[in-house]
Amino acid sequence: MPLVLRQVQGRTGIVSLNHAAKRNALSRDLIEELIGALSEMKAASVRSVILRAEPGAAVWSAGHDVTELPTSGRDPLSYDDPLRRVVRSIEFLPMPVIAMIEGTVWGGACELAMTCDLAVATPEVTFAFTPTRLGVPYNTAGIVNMMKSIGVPLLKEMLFTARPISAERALRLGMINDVVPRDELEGFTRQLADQIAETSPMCVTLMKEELRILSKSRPMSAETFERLQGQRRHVYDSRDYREGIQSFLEKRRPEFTGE
Ligand code: YXS
Repeated sequence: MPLVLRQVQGRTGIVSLNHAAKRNALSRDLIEELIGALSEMKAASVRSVILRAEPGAAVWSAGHDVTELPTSGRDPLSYDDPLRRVVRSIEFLPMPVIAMIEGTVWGGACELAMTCDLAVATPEVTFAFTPTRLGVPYNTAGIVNMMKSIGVPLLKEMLFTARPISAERALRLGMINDVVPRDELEGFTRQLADQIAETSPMCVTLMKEELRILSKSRPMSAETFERLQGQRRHVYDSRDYREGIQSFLEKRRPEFTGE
């Protein structure tokens, strides 16, 4: 059974996460299929791509597959890891990707949704960005990526509490584009895609790339970058990091000690 479904409808690509049994957890296999589907949409020269879960999903995506997070002193989110690769696939896709969201969004799936160029959600949607719940030292590029859509006060609240925020609050704070009732979500999103299809694709591609570059430009010295990487290593080498993952796998609350 494919973990990702894809189809082209007119000038719009539809890419669907299709692993409900694992709540569309972003496993290596699912991400490889997702990257493949996105490149197929590029080859088909669609004007936009809608990224969705299965219709009626209770969970859009449960985030990184926790069983694939390393516990042996390796960076869990280094440059070539699957989550980082699919984020770049979306960022460098020449056409806009619209996240059509129903169900809850967790962890790295929040970054997946925020990396999309537009996001439309139902009122029931919540976003829980959860590195601190698992003790994961989120990577610096990922934090910069989240800052593109989320103001620092809200991003700090999401990170420091790991608590879900509502679609209504996400809309009010400019994190997503629209909130529409579940029975209108598909029609609304298709209409948005059709509107994009009416504009100049060359201009859209150019401006998507301009905005990618300009929204990520953050001055940081090499020494500062290396200091952050050293601090991240201190975290992923820690007892707390292993405890976070173990507690998830054992379905219990983590006991963090700061060691
Ligand atoms: O027991 P089986 O084999 O049926 O599998 C269960 C879950 O283990 C599995 N599953 C996952 N497997 C790996 N990684 C995951 N993130 C994950 N989430 C779920 O899917 C099967 C059904 O899960 P279950 O029974 O819990 O479903 P539910 O409907 O009762 O609850 C749905 C959720 C999403 C509320 C629940 O599954 C959940 O809380 N999942 C974890 C959400 C989360 O904490 N995600 C963050 C992952 S770490 C991450 O994304 C980044 C590294 S970071 O931490 O930095 O943000």
